[in-house]
Amino acid sequence: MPTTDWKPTACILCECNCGLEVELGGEGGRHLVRLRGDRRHPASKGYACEKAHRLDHYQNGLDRVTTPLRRRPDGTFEAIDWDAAIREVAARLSAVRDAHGGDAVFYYGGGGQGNHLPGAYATATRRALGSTFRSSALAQEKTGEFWVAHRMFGTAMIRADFEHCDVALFLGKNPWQSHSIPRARVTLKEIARDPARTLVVVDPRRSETAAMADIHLQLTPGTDAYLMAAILAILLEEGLWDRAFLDAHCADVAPVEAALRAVPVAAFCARTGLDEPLVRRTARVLGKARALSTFEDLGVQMNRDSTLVSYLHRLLVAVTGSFGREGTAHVPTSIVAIASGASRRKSPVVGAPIVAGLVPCNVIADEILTDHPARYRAMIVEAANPAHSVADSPRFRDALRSLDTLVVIDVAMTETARLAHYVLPAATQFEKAEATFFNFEFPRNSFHLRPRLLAPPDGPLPEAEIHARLCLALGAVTEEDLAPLRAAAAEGKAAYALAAVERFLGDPRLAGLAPVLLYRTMDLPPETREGAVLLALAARAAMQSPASLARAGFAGPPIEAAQALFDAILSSPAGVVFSVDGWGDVTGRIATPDGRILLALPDLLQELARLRDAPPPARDPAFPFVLSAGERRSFTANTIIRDPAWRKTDASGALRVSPGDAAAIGVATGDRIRIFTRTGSAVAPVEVSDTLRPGHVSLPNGLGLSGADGSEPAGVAPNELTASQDRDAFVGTPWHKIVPARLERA
Ligand SMILES: Nc1nc2c(c(=O)[nH]1)N[C@H]1C(S)=C(S)[C@@H](COP(=O)(O)OP(=O)(O)OC[C@H]3O[C@@H](n4cnc5c(=O)[nH]c(N)nc54)[C@H](O)[C@@H]3O)O[C@H]1N2
Ligand SMILES: Nc1nc2c(c(=O)[nH]1)N[C@H]1C(S)=C(S)[C@@H](COP(=O)(O)OP(=O)(O)OC[C@H]3O[C@@H](n4cnc5c(=O)[nH]c(N)nc54)[C@H](O)[C@@H]3O)O[C@H]1N2
Ligand code: SF4
Ligand SMILES: [Mo]
Repeated sequence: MPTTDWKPTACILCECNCGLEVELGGEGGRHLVRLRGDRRHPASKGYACEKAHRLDHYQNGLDRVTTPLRRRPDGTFEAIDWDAAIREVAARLSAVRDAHGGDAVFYYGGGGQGNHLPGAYATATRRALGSTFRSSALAQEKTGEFWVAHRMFGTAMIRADFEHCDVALFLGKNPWQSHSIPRARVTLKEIARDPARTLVVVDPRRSETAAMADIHLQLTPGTDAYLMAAILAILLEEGLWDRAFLDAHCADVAPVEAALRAVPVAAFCARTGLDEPLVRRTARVLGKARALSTFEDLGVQMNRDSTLVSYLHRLLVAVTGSFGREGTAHVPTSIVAIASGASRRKSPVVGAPIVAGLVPCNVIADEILTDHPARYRAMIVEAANPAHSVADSPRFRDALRSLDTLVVIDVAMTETARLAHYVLPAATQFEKAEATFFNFEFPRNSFHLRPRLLAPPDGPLPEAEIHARLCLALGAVTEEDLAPLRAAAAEGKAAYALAAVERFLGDPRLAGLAPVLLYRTMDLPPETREGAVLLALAARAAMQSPASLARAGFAGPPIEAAQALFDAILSSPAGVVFSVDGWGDVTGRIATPDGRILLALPDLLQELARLRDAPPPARDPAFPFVLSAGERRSFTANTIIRDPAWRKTDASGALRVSPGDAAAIGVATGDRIRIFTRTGSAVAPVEVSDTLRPGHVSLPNGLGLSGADGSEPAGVAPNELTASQDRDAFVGTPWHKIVPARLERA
């Protein structure tokens, strides 16, 4: 097979965005018929998991929206043309703004696992509307971690170098299925196979990763804070804190020492259900590691005490000095910082903390279902499906229904789109140039703008085009704004870049609209046209990280470095290394005022003390089981692929139940079981699995999608069973992994 038949692109099903090569074929040449990992991709290097091979189920998926839709009073939809759609959406959103202010227009989403350019272009539309409140899925997973890291390290994004560690710790994370680190299965196998390296997994379930581990701490669900505090206390007691690192790089150590000396190790171990000797042995492995890499994810972030666990986890990194050396934690150079930690504002109705600019997902319905004058009255949802993915779906749907205007920009007629006043159809991620900002590698970090593989069919448009049209219709961008840039474009790239920089630096209004101005005036071929906004992002990176870019070959004054990087991005269809750093640079990225990691966070130390004195949370006898609502499995990918036929296994999303519980309830694999929670009930097939502890059951994530034609959903939509009040006290992240439940044979 000649290599010219293979076109470079990327998988869009998880944050790794592995580079792929694709062969197109089938009807009209519009099917992704063969896929394979792309060896040229700087991060994935040819790796791809089983899901990538099924991507045609996305490109040619169910429920595709092919024309703008307007809802009729009876709830059905009528097709309208783009001019009417843009005109009416602009009119309705600006009417809300004029009557109630831009803050009444809420923005949700901006991208999923593979597509972050929509969110970049949407900043222009939001600016045009004066809309400042927004959220996304990150506000139901990572905001606690960001908040803590920002306060301690002065920077929110901290990742780790699992490829070179000798001890790996996964806390509530199953990378065998969920990945999140490049070439996850290769790296896991290497660690597991090497007798000199140790894999430690903390998970109440014997996940695929836990099954490979040297040490699996199969704790009682929701007790990670006790475990982490006990480990820190043992390390202190046994003299395993890295004093040299603490002296050189940390501040305010004493209050943390005092708090940890007060931790009753035996009692805390007992809370976790783990033997104290096993916890002690694990602590020693972590404390004596040459290079420790750690990763916390949803098992703890969607659980009780999540922000406290994030804090204890960051303390573990600091006290073991697992930062700034090969095989430990680092701060990647970013093109776009998706993480920020500061909590400067509160949400207008509930007064919830806004971390990383995001309103906690769990309070959005409360911010709408109220007569409070500052409530959100209109919403733009783009590349997200919150009617399915946010806690308490029935109430979230009520909130969406009560809006004055809901505009959904999506490729498919999703659960959210069905509630919209207007649905604006987007080109798929293979019908436009796309990229993500999930770029976290170190010391060499890469960026991948995938050129489009196919032109969109008649109807759907790339989001860049949708936002450009909206900004023009809103009157925020005028022909007079575009003309000087168009003239500069005619003179060549250098003149264009200079004109753009001058105009944006000189006029904050234009700077806010930059994505759309660049997109409308830059002369790019159709394959990469939506990449225009990256010139602005490259310019920001060139100003923020000149040395890192220079080492990757993008040197010179910022404008030249930015232009060189931008050109390289456009001409590297398999991805490009944009920054090269040294491990010696990492501690210099601690961005607290004194350049030291701030160890003592008084509110969280107080929370630790409260944990010591508080009785265990009361169990409601009416709901004796703990339901983990939303596990990552072999064929799950949030709601990116809607056709259940894409799953080679577990198509209807079984509830996993331990053998003892199954016997007690009287069910076997394949039987049906009814799950009751405080908010709802659902029926699922059973999979009896000895990977679960008694009392713990789990449902997969992303199932329960019903066809737009009214067809029966396959599997259970997890958030029909969750409650929005069940959330973290600090940042409002949900407790999806610890839902009280009752089970009955169906
Ligand atoms: N296949 C697949 N991969 C994906 C995705 C997908 O949908 N499908 N989604 C992507 C996204 S958006 C994300 S955020 C990541 C998430 O990736 P992960 O966080 O790894 O995914 P989960 O399976 O939700 O949860 C991880 C583990 O937490 C465990 N857990 C449950 N309760 C507890 C507890 O009380 N304590 C501890 N320590 N662990 C607990 C579960 O048993 C599970 O094994 O995955 C990404 N990758
Ligand atoms: N109970 C429970 N709830 C959870 C979780 C859980 O574990 N348990 N996990 C949470 C997590 S970690 C996450 S990340 C969220 C994910 O939930 P969401 O953030 O809502 O995102 P997705 O389900 O990935 O939906 C992506 C949407 O983008 C659309 N789309 C795909 N391509 C394009 C495109 O090119 N343009 C546009 N405009 N749209 C496109 C898809 O059709 C889909 O509607 O779910 C969260 N919800
Ligand atoms: S699902 Fe994730 S790990 Fe698997 S091929 Fe796609 S991007 Fe790579
Ligand atoms: Mo996620």
